[in-house]
Amino acid sequence: MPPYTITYFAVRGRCGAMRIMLADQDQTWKENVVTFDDWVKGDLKATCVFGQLPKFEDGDLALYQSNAILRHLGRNHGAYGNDNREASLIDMMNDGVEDLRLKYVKLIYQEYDSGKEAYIKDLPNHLSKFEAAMAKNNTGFLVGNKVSFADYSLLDVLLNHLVLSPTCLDTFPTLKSFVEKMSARPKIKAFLDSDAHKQLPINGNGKQ
Ligand code: 6SG
Repeated sequence: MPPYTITYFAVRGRCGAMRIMLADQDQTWKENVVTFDDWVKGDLKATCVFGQLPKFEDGDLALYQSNAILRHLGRNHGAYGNDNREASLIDMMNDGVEDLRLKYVKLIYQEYDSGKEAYIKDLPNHLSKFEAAMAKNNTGFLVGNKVSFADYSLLDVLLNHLVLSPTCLDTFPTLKSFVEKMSARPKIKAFLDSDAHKQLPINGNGKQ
């Protein structure tokens, strides 16, 4: 029995990064898939701390909030830096990734048709910040010399943006190389190539 269970809708969504992370860290986990029909009954929602999914279980510990889950996995699997200083920088970078993820989610769920063109035009202003941070660190990771949960979250967000705008990394060589190298890590590659991953839509409304 794997110790980990993810309870979520049949999308990549807010579980994309944690699944990539679990795969790369050689973990197995159980997927508990919630359908829309089941969710709207409300029984499960009533048990969720903030009334939302994902829910993540590590044995008898139940966690909500996708970034708290990533941090938990960072602590469990040595992907939270080498010391407190690095951990704080990783938190900072992950919050930056979350800001970009929220902009993306707003586009997808609220203004896809009217806002896509302007979003893609503005995207370099956001990607350039990650490009600069990654180039400055110069190790192939956002912080320090080893992979952290923030790298997995950045990878997930960048992969989604490459679907939205396939050329968006063409002017950002460091980010482009980051995506290529991370995606080629054997366990990440196997996960990204798996049906379990490929069959899931990125988002819950069919837009991507
Ligand atoms: C949706 O927003 O999937 N959770 C979502 N939606 C249902 O009743 N800050 C936290 C975190 O980081 C955000 C949680 C997040 O963990 S994620 C949730 O619980 C609710 O609020 C995006 C996603 N969307 C798919 C979706 C959910 C409801 C409508 C569309 C899937 C399709 C239909 C039902 C379930 Fe559907």
